[in-house]
Amino acid sequence: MDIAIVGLPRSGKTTIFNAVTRGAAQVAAFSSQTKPNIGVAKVPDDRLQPLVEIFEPAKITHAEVTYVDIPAAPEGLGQSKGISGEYLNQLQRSDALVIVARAFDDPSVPDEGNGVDAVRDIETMLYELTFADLGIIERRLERIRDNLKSAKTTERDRLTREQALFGRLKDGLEEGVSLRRQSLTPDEARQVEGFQFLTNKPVIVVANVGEDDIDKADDIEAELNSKFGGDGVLTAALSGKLEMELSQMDPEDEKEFRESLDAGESGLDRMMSLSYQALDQLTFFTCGPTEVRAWTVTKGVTAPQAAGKIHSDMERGFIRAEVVGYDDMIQTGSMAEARKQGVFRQEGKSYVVTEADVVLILFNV
Ligand SMILES: Nc1nc2c(ncn2[C@@H]2O[C@H](COP(=O)(O)OP(=O)(O)OP(=O)(O)O)[C@@H](O)[C@H]2O)c(=O)[nH]1
Ligand SMILES: [Mg+2]
Repeated sequence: MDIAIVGLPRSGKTTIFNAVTRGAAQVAAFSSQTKPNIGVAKVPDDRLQPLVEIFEPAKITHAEVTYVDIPAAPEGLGQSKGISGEYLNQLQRSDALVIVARAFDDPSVPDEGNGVDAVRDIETMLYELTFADLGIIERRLERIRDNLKSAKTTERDRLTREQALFGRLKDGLEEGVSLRRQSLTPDEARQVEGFQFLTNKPVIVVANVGEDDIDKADDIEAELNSKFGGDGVLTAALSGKLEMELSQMDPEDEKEFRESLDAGESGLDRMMSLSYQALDQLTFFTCGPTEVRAWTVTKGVTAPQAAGKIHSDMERGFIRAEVVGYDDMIQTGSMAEARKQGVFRQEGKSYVVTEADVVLILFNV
């Protein structure tokens, strides 16, 4: 899973990036970032430890999410305030977008000159995403018009249909309707998939509230949710600075501080569960003496597709999967016992993997 973090200058993108990746990229009161920061976050998962006790593996591997912290567009350049064309490709490649909006007051960090207003800034960023998509669509329509001039009859039909589709998407976007909210037939969805439109991606809107305002976080989150939530948009409110500081403590201290501050679930946990939700992901486990490992796949994938996540040979040469449900695995305490108690299942090619399955893939290449 690749998730890009975007937002206006000094909204706290890098601070939140550091919090979720436990990183130490430079944060600054005056915009200075010129390159994206890339970091990998291990997905915290309480279900791993009980499996580790059963299998006593040499190695434990968490699922991972890659976060890319995209610098804001240089100020005063061009029309765009939030998204620099330079990073459009990077955004297109991501599976989901996090929009960070400043909701903290801090005189030492200059704002854009018209005060702190998270809702306004989120609207600006959503508009930027729309604007980027319109650019892609307009270029495509131009191309279609050119091609139509010399197209053969068969080709002409296809191009005309595509022209109609893109024209419709453009009209929708111009009325402020994201591609997420435009109803596409499965066939149309396939046609636009390759363009990796930004307004077609799930979005997590994050208000970066001040460390003295964490008691207001729930209200802010509720407000954002009623304004922006639904249809692939999730919302959160957290204090980036506090989360970053907590993430740099050792785990025991972090836990203690978090409890004393009543800071609730960690920013990392919260972002992770939102990322999973946004991308409709589930986790399955592979377990053995060498490794206990968590894997992430899209909900609804079959056993061979899940196997392909581990290795393409496993998908190609898939024979069957041996599956034990997570609760059964913990209850029986060993594969042998799971077999004995009849909760060990042999599953074929059409088996749809479910949350927390413990899976062994048998394959032949
Ligand atoms: N008080 C307070 N300051 C914050 C918070 N989050 C970020 N800051 C400060 O705001 C400034 C900008 O933070 P960054 O994380 O660098 O923001 P950014 O969005 O990455 O900025 P650019 O990459 O320059 O666009 C830094 O001085 C941070 O310490 C917060 O929750 N509270
Ligand atoms: Mg930054």
